[in-house]
Amino acid sequence: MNEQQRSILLDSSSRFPIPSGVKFSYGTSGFRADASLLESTVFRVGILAALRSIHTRSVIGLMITASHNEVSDNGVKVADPSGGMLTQSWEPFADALANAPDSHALLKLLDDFVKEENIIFEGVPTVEVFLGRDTRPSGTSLVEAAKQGITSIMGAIATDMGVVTTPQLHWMVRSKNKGTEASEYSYFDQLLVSLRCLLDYIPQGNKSNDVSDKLIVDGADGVGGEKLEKLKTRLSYLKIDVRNRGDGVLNEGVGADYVQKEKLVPRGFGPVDTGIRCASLDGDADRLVYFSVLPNSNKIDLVDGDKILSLFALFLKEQLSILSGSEDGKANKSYQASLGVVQTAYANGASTDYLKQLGLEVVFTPTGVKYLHEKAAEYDVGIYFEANGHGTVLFSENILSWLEIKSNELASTSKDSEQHKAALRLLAVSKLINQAVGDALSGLLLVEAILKHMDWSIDKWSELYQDLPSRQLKVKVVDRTAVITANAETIVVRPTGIQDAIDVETAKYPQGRCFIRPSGTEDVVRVYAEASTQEAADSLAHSVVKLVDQFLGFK
Ligand code: NG1
Ligand code: ZN
Repeated sequence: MNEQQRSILLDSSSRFPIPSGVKFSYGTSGFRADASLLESTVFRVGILAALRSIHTRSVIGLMITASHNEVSDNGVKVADPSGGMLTQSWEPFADALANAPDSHALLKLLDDFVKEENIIFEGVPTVEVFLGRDTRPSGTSLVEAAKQGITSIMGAIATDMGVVTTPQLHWMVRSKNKGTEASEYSYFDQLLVSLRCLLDYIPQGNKSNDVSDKLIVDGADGVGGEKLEKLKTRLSYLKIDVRNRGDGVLNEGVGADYVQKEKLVPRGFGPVDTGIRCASLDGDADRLVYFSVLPNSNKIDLVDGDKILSLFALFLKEQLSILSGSEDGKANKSYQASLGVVQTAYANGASTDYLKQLGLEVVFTPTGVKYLHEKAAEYDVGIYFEANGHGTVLFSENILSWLEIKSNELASTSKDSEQHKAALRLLAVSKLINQAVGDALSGLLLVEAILKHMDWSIDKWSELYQDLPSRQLKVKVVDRTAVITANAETIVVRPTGIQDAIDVETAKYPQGRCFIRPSGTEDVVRVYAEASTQEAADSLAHSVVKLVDQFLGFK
């Protein structure tokens, strides 16, 4: 870095001192904290994003959101050129940057990093960072801090996309770097065109089906509801009633996280909605769950991320097998696509059994979409979902080009064949479903298209398998980093002895399964328990909370 650049950085960073007594850590979804603590962090992440843009010669994204956390929190995360999460190799730098005590320490860190990573400032045509934020009031000033950080790197441009969903921003970054249009309009366009294609190829017999076109969506009082309202005006076939569009408090008694964890109706829903298909988005619209209201109660039948995954897997497996069979019923050997499913330890055991019964390859990764995404990218068609509703489907470049060739070939030889339709459907799914990151809006449209295709009500879908009762609890402990896990977080290796104690407890319950792990987004240890009855799952979870206290000490 030249002297002018160094003095700009010294000067600008002195305007953003770090709060005392706080240690920031770039967790599974970037930095998150009480919004009042985040200005310096966001400013510094702005610098990081500009450097990443220089290093990759691409547009980078910076999103300000704390997703499903309470409204007083906020957060910041970086999207890489592909639209995925920031490469893990830069995370330690992000941590060091956020915690540098003063401007001089910050400058030293930047100098060292630029040398170490061999970041060349000269000859970069454009240095650009796309900025987005959710509806949190604190987002406005944090965006300003991000802009100051970005423009502290000479020549860097901060392009403000305004209030967007997290997946919209990731999608825009990906599109821009692919040389295609990166506006909200083009995002909606892509969703609507591919949805139309899926609807056009619905099997003839299903055209007059009974699947209701009525859907009620809980927008979590966040950005998702607002965007769905816009999208809906261009959507002819579904009648969507969007509730919790932003008049109430964000994520308070509403949203996908609440619905999935509490298994209760969100605010604004009640017994009158019984029998209608309902969905819930989280605060930044990257999570989606479905539910139906149980008669005369505030309880719900939850259709979570695992069931969304199962629905997608079933549909995609069917389309791939139509395509790989030839007209005469013999297998077509021209391309054998690999189809893989990725879950975490939070996946309901019944879902894993179901997917395996379908003959699918199921693999596990630690919690955090960056791990799931990376694993899913190893397949031609990789489907990943967290039980909480975050997930998507990834298509490899290989299968996409094969599908293009195949569909063109079939268009001239057997236009109306099932194989041709299957190829077109798969191509449409690859455009409808967000290839950058889990996306509640695109996921919702794909669910709707598949239900229509299968001619399934939400009840029929929910009955694919019966969830094992489960309970999730969180515990505040003195030091959550003392918990070290292994085997995709299913085993605790430290503190020593706690795993044996958990095993002894778990063995007491039929179909018992239990694990603990430190949260990457909150200062808590999470406990998950599953068993054959709700009482048993609750009791197992509570006994393990006691073990956590014995071994780690409550805060
Ligand atoms: P943590 O706080 O690490 O459990 C939560 C979710 C993750 C993921 C991240 C990112 C649960 C149990 N954990 O992480 O799955 O979505 O937030 O938002 O839902
Ligand atoms: Zn979210």
